[in-house]
Amino acid sequence: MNFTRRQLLELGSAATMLPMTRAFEARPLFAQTTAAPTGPFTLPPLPYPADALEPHIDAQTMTIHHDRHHAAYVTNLNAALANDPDLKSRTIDDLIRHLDTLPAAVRRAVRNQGGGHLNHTSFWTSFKKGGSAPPGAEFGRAIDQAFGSFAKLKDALTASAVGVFGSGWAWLSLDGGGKLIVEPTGNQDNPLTTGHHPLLGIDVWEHAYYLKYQNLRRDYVNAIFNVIDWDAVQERWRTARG
Ligand code: MN3
Repeated sequence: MNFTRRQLLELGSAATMLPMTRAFEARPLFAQTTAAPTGPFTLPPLPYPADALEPHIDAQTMTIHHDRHHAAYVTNLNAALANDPDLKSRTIDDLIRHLDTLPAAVRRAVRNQGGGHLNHTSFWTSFKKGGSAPPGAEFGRAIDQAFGSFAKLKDALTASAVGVFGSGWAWLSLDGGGKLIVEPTGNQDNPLTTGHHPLLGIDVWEHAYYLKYQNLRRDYVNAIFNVIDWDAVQERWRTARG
């Protein structure tokens, strides 16, 4: 669910006479999403302050996105697997990779809530304050080989992200043959489920950008390139290739 800035203002001023940001922080909008997860899956802390990606990603969006949306995926995943010790003992990567082998009763919850947990865990660690230089060395050459140039990779990722109808993600992945590709997924689906290896995901759910960019998804995607940590992406590429 998304709120316009005006709706947030109204909520804030209706709640108290405090300035909006203080009232907003003090009053959870969604009580069920702020309950402490009971495990085994836990919400990782943001690896930087909520305002670290300003002005490209605003602090309020980061706070709501992490503290409420990601937290809800964790809480709901834990609830879905509460009575299944075998599944609870597996890693989230393993569950998502083998989604089609899971019991039908929990498959959808793992796909949606578990996918949300996995996707966001990797999302936060794909960025850093000020971003990084474009990838160089071996990874840079692999990108040039696959896409023609780094600029063309950015174009492909942007087109994929803008082209997602409704909620989803655009990914830089390795396909089953180890080839660098750009691909979209719907909702919280992750490339692991189709035998691919995700290296970088761009979240294009409206909750990722609507407060600052409203309907201008392309502006959000253009802005997010300013804060991508290509060193982290390169590290995933190296790890995936063994
Ligand atoms: Mn999200």
